[in-house]
Amino acid sequence: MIVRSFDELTDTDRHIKTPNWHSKRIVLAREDVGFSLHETVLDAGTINDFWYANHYEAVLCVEGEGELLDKETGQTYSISPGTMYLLDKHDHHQLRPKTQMRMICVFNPPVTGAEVHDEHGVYPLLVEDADGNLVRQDMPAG
Ligand code: 9YT
Repeated sequence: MIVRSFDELTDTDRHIKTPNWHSKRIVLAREDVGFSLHETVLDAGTINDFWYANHYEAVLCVEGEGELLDKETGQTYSISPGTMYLLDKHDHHQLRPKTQMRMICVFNPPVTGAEVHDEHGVYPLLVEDADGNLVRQDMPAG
């Protein structure tokens, strides 16, 4: 069993910071359970274009309010605590927090911690080989 808190991840290698949002990955691929679990805090007034071409993601809002644009359909949704969105089709989307938003996110396959968003806003699919080396398995987006 593993027990840990988001507080103890502050400023560790599990805490990723970008200009618009920061994220703590409390479960990663290294735990070897088939998913990763993150807490992402997004700043008010930011515009965030995301696309997880190689991952499924569920996002549960636990604090704050904002708008979610499904760029595949043009539909906009209001997101507030208790609302979840599931990117079951690797959907291109845009999240626009009106206030600071705190989101709990689950990724399948799990994020390893080494991914950075590429120029398309995509995380590459990284898997660990038998020697623990990270290997890129997806086709780069183009
Ligand atoms: C809101 C959202 O999509 N968060 C994704 C997780 C975050 N980008 C991360 O931990 O890398």
